[in-house]
Amino acid sequence: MSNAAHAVQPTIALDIHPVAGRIGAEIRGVTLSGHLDAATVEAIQAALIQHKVIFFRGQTQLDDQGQEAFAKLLGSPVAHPTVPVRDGTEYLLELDGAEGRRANSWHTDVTFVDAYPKASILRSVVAPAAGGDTVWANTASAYDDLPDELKLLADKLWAVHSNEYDYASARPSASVEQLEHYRKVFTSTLYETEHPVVRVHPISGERTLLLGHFVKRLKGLSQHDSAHLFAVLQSHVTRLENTVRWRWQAGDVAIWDNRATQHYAVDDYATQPRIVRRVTLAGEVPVGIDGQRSRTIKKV
Ligand SMILES: O=C(O)CCC(=O)C(=O)O
Ligand SMILES: [Fe+2]
Repeated sequence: MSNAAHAVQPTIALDIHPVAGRIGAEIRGVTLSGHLDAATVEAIQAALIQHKVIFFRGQTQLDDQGQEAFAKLLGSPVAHPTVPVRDGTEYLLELDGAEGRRANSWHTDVTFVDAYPKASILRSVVAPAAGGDTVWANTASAYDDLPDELKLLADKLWAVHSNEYDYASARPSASVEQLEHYRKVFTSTLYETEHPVVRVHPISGERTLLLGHFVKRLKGLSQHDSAHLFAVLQSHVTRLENTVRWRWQAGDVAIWDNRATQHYAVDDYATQPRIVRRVTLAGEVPVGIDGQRSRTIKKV
């Protein structure tokens, strides 16, 4: 990337194969573990900033502890603020399709807090024979592609993000009981956070659109105007040209830059089993293009 403000130049070259034109790359020849050498870790970090989501096939050597140990090489893992971690782990969040944990709604992880995670590391434990792909969108190319008129508008906007959002529309296939249970757990603490709609990436310097399903409203606008304007900007994020889609096999690991992407887990696998486990890494408080920082305005 041309405007890599704080990017580190890696000293070794990984075997990198871009998957889509604007986002996503598979890295071959690396066996992930808590014992990777520093040069490889640095090269993985650089690839993550450049490609925004990176994929490693066949990492069947990783168990929960191995995934957590590897995560610690990339940053400081943090547990989800409201959902309990998986038994026997420090930070792991399990998403089991059979329990209705199907994230088929566009989002960036945990944006209802100010310093939301900088990255997520997701491991496929059980993959459907067909279906259950995950799609990521590049929120930097989305901003870049906006016509100047919409850039000017987005540049000035702030959004209120909350974990009290529209669960039913975000999880159309979940049962009433599953929705109720999930809502209770997920909103055991209620957060509201104001973020700039345009966030400057702290490493690459790129401008990114910070939206997704935790957005409750745009600041200063009515619910009606918020919904329309949100839809206009969000539709630029999810244009197919900005996306990459991954066909999972058990043992695959995907790592995304949560500061420059949104993602969506496609719910087309009916009753086939699907289990993924995630570790997120602590992030920094976002900064808008005028230097203003995000702020959590409610935590009850
Ligand atoms: O199930 C997936 O593929 C992704 C789920 C998700 O949104 C996440 O792990 O953050
Ligand atoms: Fe997610």
